[in-house]
Amino acid sequence: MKLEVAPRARKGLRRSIAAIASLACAVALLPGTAQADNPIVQNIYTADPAPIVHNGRVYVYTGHDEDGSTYFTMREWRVYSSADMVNWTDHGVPMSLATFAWADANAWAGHVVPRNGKFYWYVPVRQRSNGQMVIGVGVAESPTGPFRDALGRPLVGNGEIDPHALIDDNGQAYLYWGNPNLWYVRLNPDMISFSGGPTQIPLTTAGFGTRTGNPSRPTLYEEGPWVYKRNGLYYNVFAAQCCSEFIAYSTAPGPTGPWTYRGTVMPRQGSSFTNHPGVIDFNGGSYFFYHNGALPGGGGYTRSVAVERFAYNSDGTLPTINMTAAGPPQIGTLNPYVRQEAETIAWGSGIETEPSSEGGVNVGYIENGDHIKVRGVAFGSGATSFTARVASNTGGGRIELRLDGTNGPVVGTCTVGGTGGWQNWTSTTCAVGGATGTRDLYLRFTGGSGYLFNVNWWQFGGGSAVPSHG
Ligand code: FUB
Repeated sequence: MKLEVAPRARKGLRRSIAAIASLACAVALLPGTAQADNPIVQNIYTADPAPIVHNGRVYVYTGHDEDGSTYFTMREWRVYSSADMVNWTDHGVPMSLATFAWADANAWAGHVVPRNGKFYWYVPVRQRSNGQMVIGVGVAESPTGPFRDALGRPLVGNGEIDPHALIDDNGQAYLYWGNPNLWYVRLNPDMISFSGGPTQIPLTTAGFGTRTGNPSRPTLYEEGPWVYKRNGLYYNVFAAQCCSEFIAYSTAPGPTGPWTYRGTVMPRQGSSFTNHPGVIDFNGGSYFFYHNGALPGGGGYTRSVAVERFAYNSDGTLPTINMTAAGPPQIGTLNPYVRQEAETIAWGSGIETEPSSEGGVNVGYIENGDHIKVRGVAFGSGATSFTARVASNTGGGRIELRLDGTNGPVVGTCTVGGTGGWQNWTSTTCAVGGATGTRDLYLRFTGGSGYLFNVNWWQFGGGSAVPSHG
């Protein structure tokens, strides 16, 4: 993207997403039709995915495009996690511009790396004092934060963006960033200081491909470097040649090069003029995260994070990966007989999330007809009860428990009464019958007009599944 410097119409996004969700559900009910679970977040616009694997879960850190944005208007970052690659738990906002007292705008594409029992989150932000883009670093003891400013000042800054950290096998860490150039610096083991100065990686056409028609930018490299090592080879996957961007990559024998251009990873697709790569291996599979404009109202400034599963070619090269609405297959199943957060969602329609007085996040702003899909729920021999943690400042409503689709069989209906406040929590339990085997669960919310109630978590009782995940 060309660097320049430039707001939540919550209901608009939620209502239009509800419309495509109904379509997705209708499609899902057709036998043999893939279910649409990309993008992975449906209630807000997300961008610039940065996935990591930690303790058997994938955490993906994202930016947040404000609804109705006409620029990269971004004020906070978000984090979501999953054990099965299809049901994603919303962990809210662990870091925002307010974390960095010296920054005033542009919560753009960052990267998190675990080290020393901590999590370091490198982000580009605009420095208030001079309007320059610089790199800040947040630190937390947990992958879901909260993150605090590690330094009280920028770590490094030269007007360029999109930091990414790599810790090499010998312990030496590198921070890469840049647009229009590509830089690295050697991080010290504390991850919040560096030795030597920022060094430019030569942008040669042999290293980064040939761009035509722009003498000031002769190579394809644009921004968003994602650098990692696999089988002794270093990969740099990056956003190429704005606009629109595609995703390309280069490889090198060492962390600082020399780089050789290897071609396209993801072609120009998906209604956003930027894209941003994130690559991980998890549970025997390889996954490619990216963003597009696939949600209603989506586009270059209202983007959404999505993910595909892929396999490396036998020679270590990357295949061409296309954007899909289906996303990756589910790994294992979800266990309904342990507490599940209501904000663990494969597809949410009409709902929102917000901080909960009980900790973490709850699902809120629920209205009549909204629903949540949870994929691959292992009911086993059969559930007999359902309990939900709920709150309502109005008269409440009902939670219909349906299988397979929003019009699928009802296996239970829980009544939610008023609790005297949106954060006055109580538990409600109802009987369940006919929920056996592994099925997609739909929590369908019904009631009168306006907001009905909030849900913090849920859990089925009485069954005996042996789930593989969740
Ligand atoms: O999200 C703001 C900017 O757009 C990122 O920093 C770039 O990588 C591009 O995705």
